[in-house]
Amino acid sequence: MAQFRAAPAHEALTTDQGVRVDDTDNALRAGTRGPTLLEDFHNREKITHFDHERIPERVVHARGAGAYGYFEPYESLAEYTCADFLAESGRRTPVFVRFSTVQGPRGSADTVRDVRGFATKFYTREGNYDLVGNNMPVFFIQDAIKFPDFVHAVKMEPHNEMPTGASAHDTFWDFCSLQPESTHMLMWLMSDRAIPRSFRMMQGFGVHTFRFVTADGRGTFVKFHWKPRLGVNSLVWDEAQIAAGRDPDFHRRDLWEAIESGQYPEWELGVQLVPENDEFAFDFDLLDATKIIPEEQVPVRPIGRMVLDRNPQNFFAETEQVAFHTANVVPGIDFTNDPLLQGRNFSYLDTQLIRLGGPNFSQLPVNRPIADVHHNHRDGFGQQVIHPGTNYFPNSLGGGCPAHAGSGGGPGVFRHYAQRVDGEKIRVRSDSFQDHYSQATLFWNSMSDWEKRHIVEAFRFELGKVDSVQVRERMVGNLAHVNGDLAAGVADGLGLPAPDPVPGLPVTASPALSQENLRSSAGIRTRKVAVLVADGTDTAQVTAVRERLTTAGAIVEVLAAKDGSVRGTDNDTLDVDRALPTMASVLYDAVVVADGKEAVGALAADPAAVRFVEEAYRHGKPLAVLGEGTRLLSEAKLPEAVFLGSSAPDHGVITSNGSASAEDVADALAAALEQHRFPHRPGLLN
Ligand code: HDD
Repeated sequence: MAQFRAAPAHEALTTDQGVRVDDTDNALRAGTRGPTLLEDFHNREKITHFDHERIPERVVHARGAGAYGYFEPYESLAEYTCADFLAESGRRTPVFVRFSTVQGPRGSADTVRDVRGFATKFYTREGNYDLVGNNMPVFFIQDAIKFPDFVHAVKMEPHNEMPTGASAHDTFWDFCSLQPESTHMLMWLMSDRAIPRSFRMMQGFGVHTFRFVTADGRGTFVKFHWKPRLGVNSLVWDEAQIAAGRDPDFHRRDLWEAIESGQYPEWELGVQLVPENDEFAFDFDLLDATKIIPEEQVPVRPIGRMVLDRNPQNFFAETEQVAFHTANVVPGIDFTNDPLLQGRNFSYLDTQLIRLGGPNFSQLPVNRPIADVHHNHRDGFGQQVIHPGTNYFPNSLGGGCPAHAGSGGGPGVFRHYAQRVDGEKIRVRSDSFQDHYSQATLFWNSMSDWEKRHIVEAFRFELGKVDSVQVRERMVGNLAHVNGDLAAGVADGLGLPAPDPVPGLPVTASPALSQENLRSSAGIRTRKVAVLVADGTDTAQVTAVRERLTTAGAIVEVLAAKDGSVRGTDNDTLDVDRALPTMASVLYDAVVVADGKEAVGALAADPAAVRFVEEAYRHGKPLAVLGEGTRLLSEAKLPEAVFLGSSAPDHGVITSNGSASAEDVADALAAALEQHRFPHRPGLLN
């Protein structure tokens, strides 16, 4: 898919000064073989500009991908907030969203085990509002003063800058094992939420408790949730690791291609609302960012939807230069005293000053509000505005402008929520922040058996990469506070004795946390299916399967040993979309093996095709095998009981079994795709 937007036609190359340039391939020199001349201002300017192209990458969340779109509320929320962009059903507000990984530098792989950033800039009529969240609803620490420690620990180790894009190393686990408040977040990080199938299939969370404020100053606590229409789906760990090599751009490519093809990703925004009087109604503190409000206690109320429908034109100008800030709020939205949020409200502006080279970054196109901007801020690096008139307040010479918006009252003016505050000046964490394990247990209790298995495997993997035995032991000791089976399972993988479970407070479960309960409401739209073919393929069947799946919204690609076309059973031909060696099953959601004696023989003799099918099987993906295609499964030495003799729908391996039509097989595959994975299949890689 060529998606390059060409430079404007008929425009001649110029210098920065607009002078037309005759040649940019040869520097000015004294004679054809002589020295290059300093006088060549075009050469000097070109190289100088190039030398200054890089800016510092973000200290965290360096790798990301962004897109534009819009948000529209379902109904007015005026009862709770005077935010203009939430005031009327259908009122569209433009947005820019940036998804990111946290640990790795800009060039790291997309599919690493990590938290994903989910940052949204709403360009509202009353100024920019940034909801700078993650795909997990809690955080590692409770107080922002610990953020530099946490980030130093999780980032690459200082002496050798390893590992890139991974938390599986000593310093991270050393820190977490000594900081039990991280335990709940670790459960999320070790779960499949940390290896999403797609940015389009992640939930997003504002994490903190914020505050809605009405025009008359009434407050309501609020937590924000984004829910993807395509369901919350993940990779499996082995697959994520292979994908990191096969396509390090897996997630950004997925987002880009979906938008280019008109399959616009969509999320529903929901809120949990808590009346101010209920501030102390919970057995945790609303100000503690290591806690969720279980949805069973306070339901999530859907309030609107967001659609991303436009890719950026220039990655640097837009995705790299976008500057989010938790303190970018609009009238009707305010903070709470969450100590993590309070620190963030300092950090984001501070970081943009160095990253974007001075105080004028809000003038960059991607950061510019659509609301009018008037103030007395002046000068600084990169100033784009030619400010006329006076630059101080109060003034009479400038007609008193810009004047205080609040003096006459009226809507659209930010007024801080009037909260009564009193207390001693102390460096003490509140007692209400001290329970670090109950919600980690809640998370564990809420998982299905396969989700629990993946969590145990993830802890084993991560701690297995930790050299320090005492760190491993300490971490397993912490897990004993969460759940005995979890701790024993992890200890077993590490060759450690199972610790005695440490009894905690009684904890139930929150079914809303399991991915089992977060399925797609959009069928199999945009799911990618590979069809393996070779010379001698039954092309009629392939065409039938493709039509059926494409009609249901899937993307079907035909793969053969090489590009070009293959010969069909009726001496017809079938075009090949991709050469097998350039792809891998990890880049698809499902695999179809076409029928045809000669073709299946060729595929079964091709190690790349055999591996393709084997990996898809062992990663739990739906497989549809037409006619004799089962030979390929035998060649891959997969458990035969799953595909021989019956269609075994429970395991998502669909065979035509001699009689089923290609259409029936396609329909069964579509149904299997809706389930995403088959975690109970024998012989899986986790
Ligand atoms: Fe942060 C970036 C999300 C705690 C300091 N953070 C950043 C981004 C996201 C988050 C999504 C990337 C924004 C983008 O795409 O440009 N951060 C979170 C969440 C947190 C959190 C959900 C906890 C609830 N962050 C946090 C703390 C601090 C920071 C406690 C500092 C005290 N975060 C930063 C930062 C970054 C950042 C250093 C790096 C680049 C940037 O801000 O613009 O200032």
